[in-house]
Amino acid sequence: MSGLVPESSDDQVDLVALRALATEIATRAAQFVSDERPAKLAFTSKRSEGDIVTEMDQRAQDLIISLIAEHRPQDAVLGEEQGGRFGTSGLTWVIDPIDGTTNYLYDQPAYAVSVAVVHGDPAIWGSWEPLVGAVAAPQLGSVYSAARGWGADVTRAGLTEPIAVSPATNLAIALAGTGFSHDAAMRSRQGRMLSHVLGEVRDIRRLGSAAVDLCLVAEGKLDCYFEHALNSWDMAAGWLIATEAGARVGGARGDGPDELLVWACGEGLTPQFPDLVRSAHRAEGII
Ligand code: LIP
Repeated sequence: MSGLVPESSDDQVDLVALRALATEIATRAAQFVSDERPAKLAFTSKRSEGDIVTEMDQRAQDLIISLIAEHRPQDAVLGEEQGGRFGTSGLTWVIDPIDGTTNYLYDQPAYAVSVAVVHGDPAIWGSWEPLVGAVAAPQLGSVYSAARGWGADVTRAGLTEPIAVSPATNLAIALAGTGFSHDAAMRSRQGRMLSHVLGEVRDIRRLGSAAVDLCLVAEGKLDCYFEHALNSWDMAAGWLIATEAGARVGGARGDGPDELLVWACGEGLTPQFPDLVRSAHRAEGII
């Protein structure tokens, strides 16, 4: 299979090389956030009191942007924190320097650097798709990566292995992941939506990083996952990694994730799981 896809009208991009670069950048940034974590971590709030940014989120994003500029100066960058760049190639790096910042603040292990390269406009849901993605979770010892059409894998202790979604078919014994908003009023609504789901599955896990959750679906350590209103940088890489591992990933409306909902599961849990989470959102008047 060719690793080349059209980049702009005349150029081509090598997906295999781009995946290797995204993986290298995510791995270096993950090492940096883990090794350089100060004992006294400075942080401030963003849109709400619970929505925090630490000094290391910004420093890691700056590092990622400088690495991208060194290797792919023609590409745009959209990141969770301050900074970002326009580009000329039609490709955008969508990055979350620390997904799971609350875990990072509390020194809990479920956080990750998430790096994806996408085609289209990542500010408009439905108009973009990830071409390559890498999620590096330093305290979990895992680096996940994928390229469109090339499968997904995980590297642990120097060993790289392909990953595949769980073969689960029975929703009643499926382990589901989810996450909650930083906004307190929305969290109450999510609690009500969760009550629709909780009685229909084996149990729920709330780990605190959408990027990690999607990778756990990709390797069958969660059977399914859903979350309301993610940002593109939380899920761009995880979306591709899960898809390339055989998952179905969708949203409130159709097959693609959207601004209202992201769900992911193996084929065997469709349409039961997406129907369930969509109906929970419908009951709360969200869709
Ligand atoms: C976080 C997500 C998590 C979600 C949080 C938050 P951040 O990203 O990955 O799953 O539940 O509300 O959005 O803010 O730590 O990068």
